[in-house]
Amino acid sequence: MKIFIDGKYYDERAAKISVFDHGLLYGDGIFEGIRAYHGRVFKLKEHIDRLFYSAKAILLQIPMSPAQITRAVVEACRKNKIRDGYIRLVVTRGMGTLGLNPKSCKRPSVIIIADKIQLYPPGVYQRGLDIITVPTTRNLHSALNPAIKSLNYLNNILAKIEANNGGCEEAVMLNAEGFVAECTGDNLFIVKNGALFTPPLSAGALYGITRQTVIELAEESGLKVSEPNLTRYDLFNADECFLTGTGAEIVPVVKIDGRVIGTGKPGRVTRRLEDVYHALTKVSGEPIYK
Ligand code: PXG
Repeated sequence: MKIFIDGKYYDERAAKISVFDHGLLYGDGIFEGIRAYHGRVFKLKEHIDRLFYSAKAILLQIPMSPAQITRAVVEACRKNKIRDGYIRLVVTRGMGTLGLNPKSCKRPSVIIIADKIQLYPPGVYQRGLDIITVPTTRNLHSALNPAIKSLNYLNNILAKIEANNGGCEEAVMLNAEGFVAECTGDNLFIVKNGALFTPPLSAGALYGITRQTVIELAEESGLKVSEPNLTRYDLFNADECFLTGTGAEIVPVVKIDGRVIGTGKPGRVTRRLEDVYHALTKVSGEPIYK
């Protein structure tokens, strides 16, 4: 595997970042997780736009233009002969001193890792997930806005550990007001009476690119989609529930906090959306091999 760091490619074992990088010392940096399907990078523009929005929010000057990053991501895929894979794009604050002041960091680092994707086991998609609400609430947007895809994922990691301790793969995270925000690495949707609902971004969700794609596909297929505040009660009484994310795609949820959702099997609307989503991944994206 060849890994891109600041314009050069390194073998896996030689790809190293300084222990003085504030990405490591303070989680000071941002990232994107991107998929490639059938020799195309899916939703690349959307991911690069979001990377630059995250950078803006944390006052990080990315030392490459969006066009240069686009080319570098495609090139990293080509160098690694990726047709179907997962790309991790990371920008750290860069090397500095031990103090947390980012003024000591002279140049942010750009890292691109193009690798194979690790998916949930197929059984999860067949049967659906059993998830729980956890005590760790989503970060306040006034403290660290969940829209920023920062390298500091402790909020989500703590929730993930709590889900694992409860015997589950994924956690529902509520915000400080008790409304549903999202899961640790996925957005959440419910289906009720034939319409689709997902928490508003202001509830503390990431502006998920899969979330946006699913909203567009649902609307195109005639489903009504809205973004009201949702409570756990709304989830328990949904007809269907599913999660969306670049890695997970669309994952059915069949149980939440011990309550069976709908029939207890992945629902019809969820299945239809999975089909149209997969169909889109087959035909769209930035070509890797021209
Ligand atoms: N919410 C959060 C908090 C995320 O980190 C999503 C939603 C889904 O967004 P996209 O744009 O991918 O539809 C994410 C992104 C993992 C992992 O290993 C998952 C993400 C990021 C990093 C790692 O599960 N998901």
